[in-house]
Amino acid sequence: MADAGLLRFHVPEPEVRPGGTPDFSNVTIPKAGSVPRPEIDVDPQIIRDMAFSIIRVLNRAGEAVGPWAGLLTDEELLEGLRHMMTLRTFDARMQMAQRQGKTSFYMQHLGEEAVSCAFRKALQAGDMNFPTYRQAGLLIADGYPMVTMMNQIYSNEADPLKGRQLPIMYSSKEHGFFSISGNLATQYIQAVGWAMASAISNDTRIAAGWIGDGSTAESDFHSALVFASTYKAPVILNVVNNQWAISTFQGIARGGSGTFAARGLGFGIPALRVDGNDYLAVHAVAKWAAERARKNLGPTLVEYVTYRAGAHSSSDDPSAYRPKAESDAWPLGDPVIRLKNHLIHKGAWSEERHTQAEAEILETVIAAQKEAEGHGTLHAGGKPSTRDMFEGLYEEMPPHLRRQRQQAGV
Ligand SMILES: Cc1ncc(C[n+]2csc(CCOP(=O)(O)OP(=O)(O)O)c2C)c(N)n1
Ligand SMILES: [Mg+2]
Repeated sequence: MADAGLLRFHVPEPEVRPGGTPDFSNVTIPKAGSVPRPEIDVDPQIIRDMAFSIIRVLNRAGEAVGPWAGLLTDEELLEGLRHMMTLRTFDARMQMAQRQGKTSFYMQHLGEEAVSCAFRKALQAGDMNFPTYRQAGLLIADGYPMVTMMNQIYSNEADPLKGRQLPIMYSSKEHGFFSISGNLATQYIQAVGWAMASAISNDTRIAAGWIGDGSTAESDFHSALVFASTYKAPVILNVVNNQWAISTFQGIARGGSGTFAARGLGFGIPALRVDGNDYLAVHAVAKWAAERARKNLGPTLVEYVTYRAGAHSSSDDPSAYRPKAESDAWPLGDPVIRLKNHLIHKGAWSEERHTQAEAEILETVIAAQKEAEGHGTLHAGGKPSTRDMFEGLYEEMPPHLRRQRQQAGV
């Protein structure tokens, strides 16, 4: 070999680039229903294989099959479908509002709606999520008012956060939604710390940390796993693998570990992979992990295998780094269509009712939007007062801030 003895630097490359034909043949998809459901107190060593498989409930025919099926009633599934459809419609309207200059920034969930919507239903009131910007379904599925979310996005006079957070970075203690921070992976150490505190104070509430595939490269992710593992913290460690971290494909952060779930194995943390586009599977796995946490069995790491079908954010253009039709080729399909087909298969839903629901949901979202816009948008109408900028941080305001507030005349 010409380069014998010379070192070569390795940089993982995505399978396909823009202009190429999308190819997911490297993603092995086990049959729905084929992965066993172990007892929650299983020895993590025995289920190491689960970090390399994918738990799935919905098959191609729209049937719910296997040991992870059967936890939700038709009413609950219909509610779940409505939540996902609401989130999708909400996203489309807010993305459009950003293009109309009514807000500076927006981030969509397209293709990933099942993850946060189904997960929320596995938690109890009082549990705390430490979410990233791509889990607004946690709020929607918990009945948080859409108009309040929009007020935050518009940074208007009714914004509960008074314009002090980037649009979409919500916060609601009552809904178990810790203030979103743009500093990714901090959510993991905070979730583990919160869970440890809950255990230390003999409380009953559990925590859920959230991270994307790309952000697992941050050292906070690894530090959090050490503490969660050592202290058996009552926490669910969620990794949303949507294949992309802006323009960086998941192979970069995954490195040689095979899967993101496998990162848990070195820490002795049970690690499951689940079809993130399957509402039933996400809910069943989240429930399993929540039960473990609540019974003092410690943390569970869950990798949701999904695909970010939209742009990273309103500032991103994915056609620059991946084939345009890549999301159509994604082998796990669309979460809304899959749950819809399941409910139709069961006779609990129909195409007509679905079309009608789409129209109703759009009407509800538009009504919320009108109400929010009545309180102002980025450049028009009511705004939080300038004085608010100085409030809410210090019990006693430091002299330099008091001076600035006086200079501002507020
Ligand atoms: C600590 C940190 N580093 C870098 C960034 C910039 N950044 C914002 S989003 C993003 C990609 C994150 O990708 P991933 O974790 O896969 O989440 P996804 O956006 O796909 O949901 C990056 C690098 C950040 N916000 N925080
Ligand atoms: Mg990602």
